[in-house]
Amino acid sequence: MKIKKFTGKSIVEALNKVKKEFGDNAVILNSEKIKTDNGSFYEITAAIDEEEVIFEPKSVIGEKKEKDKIDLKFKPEREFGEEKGTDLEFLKKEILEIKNILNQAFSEKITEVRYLELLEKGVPPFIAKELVLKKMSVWEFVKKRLEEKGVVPNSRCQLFLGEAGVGKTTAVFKLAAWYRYTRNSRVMVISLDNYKVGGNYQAERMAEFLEIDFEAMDIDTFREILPALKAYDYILIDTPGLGNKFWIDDLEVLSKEFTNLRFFWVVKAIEHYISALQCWKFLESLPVEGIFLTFTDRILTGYSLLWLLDSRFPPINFISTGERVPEDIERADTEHLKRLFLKGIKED
Ligand SMILES: Nc1nc2c(ncn2[C@@H]2O[C@H](COP(=O)(O)OP(=O)(O)OP(=O)(O)O)[C@@H](O)[C@H]2O)c(=O)[nH]1
Ligand SMILES: [Mg+2]
Repeated sequence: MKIKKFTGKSIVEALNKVKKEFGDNAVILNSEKIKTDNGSFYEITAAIDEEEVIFEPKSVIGEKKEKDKIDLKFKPEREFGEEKGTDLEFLKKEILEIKNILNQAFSEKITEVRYLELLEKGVPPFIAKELVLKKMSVWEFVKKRLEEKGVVPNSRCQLFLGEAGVGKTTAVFKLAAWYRYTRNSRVMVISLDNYKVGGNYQAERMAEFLEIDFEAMDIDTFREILPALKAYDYILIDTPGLGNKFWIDDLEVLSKEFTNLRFFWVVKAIEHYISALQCWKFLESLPVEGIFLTFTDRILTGYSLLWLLDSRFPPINFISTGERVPEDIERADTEHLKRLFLKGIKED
């Protein structure tokens, strides 16, 4: 694999350089606008398999290869005026053909530029590709995907997972208060986070303040006690950050033992999709029912969130809109989600 950076005053100029050197099979890894004291330029990082580098430059934007140039030439099948009377039809046919060739040439250019523009805005390649190939606007994409995702049921036993510091404990208490005060339900919060330095002091204070039952325990005690918690309408389980101390294998065993246990993935909205995807690799074997999206108050535009609408992921069911407990929480209905995903994106 050969990786190289290409620069240009415009994206098209940089992309032309990629194509000239690497050909059509180049993979675009990144593209960004670089600002310097002497002005700005575009930089594209591209990769190619070593053996594919030997090539004849082809279909560089705005420049056709020799074969294409010949194809593009106006080649009447017969001499004009040869058969009088059909000249008009003949001309019409030829003009139509030229129009098609031109359309093809231009659509290729527009398509590639749009793809790079989407990447620049923070849209991951797998979503940008779909938008370009299906010729879909971001608005259409968001509306369609939200309809397809549907809603998450309010399961009785919910276990919250995610990386360290994404807002799991805050989310669990906000949700506990939401069930307690908007649905008048009996709620218990259980913490499986026995590893925290300083213990569960903060969680205990929060539980006291919100008047919610709370217990911290290890996973074996949890196994024993869960079947006995019949008095509660909802049991919400907080966990430590995914990592060395908390193994997915334990959770898989747990999910098989308690088939009514549902998992929720706590995702920080400002997190880069690549680290979120790494986390998802660990979680996908579990019955993950929904996503609790935190830090939505820090989002500048919806572009960087579009990866969440990929069909691999479960629907979002709650949104955290700030630090305040319990008030900064919203049920993720379609209208809320539309506003979030389309934030700062003009209808096109
Ligand atoms: N701005 C903002 N801050 C949040 C939000 N949710 C949580 N926080 C803050 O993020 C910090 C971490 O929150 P926690 O709930 O402790 O995160 P955690 O995932 O339980 O962390 P660990 O248990 O250490 O893995 C706290 O300071 C919260 O107040 C949110 O939606 N917006
Ligand atoms: Mg926590």
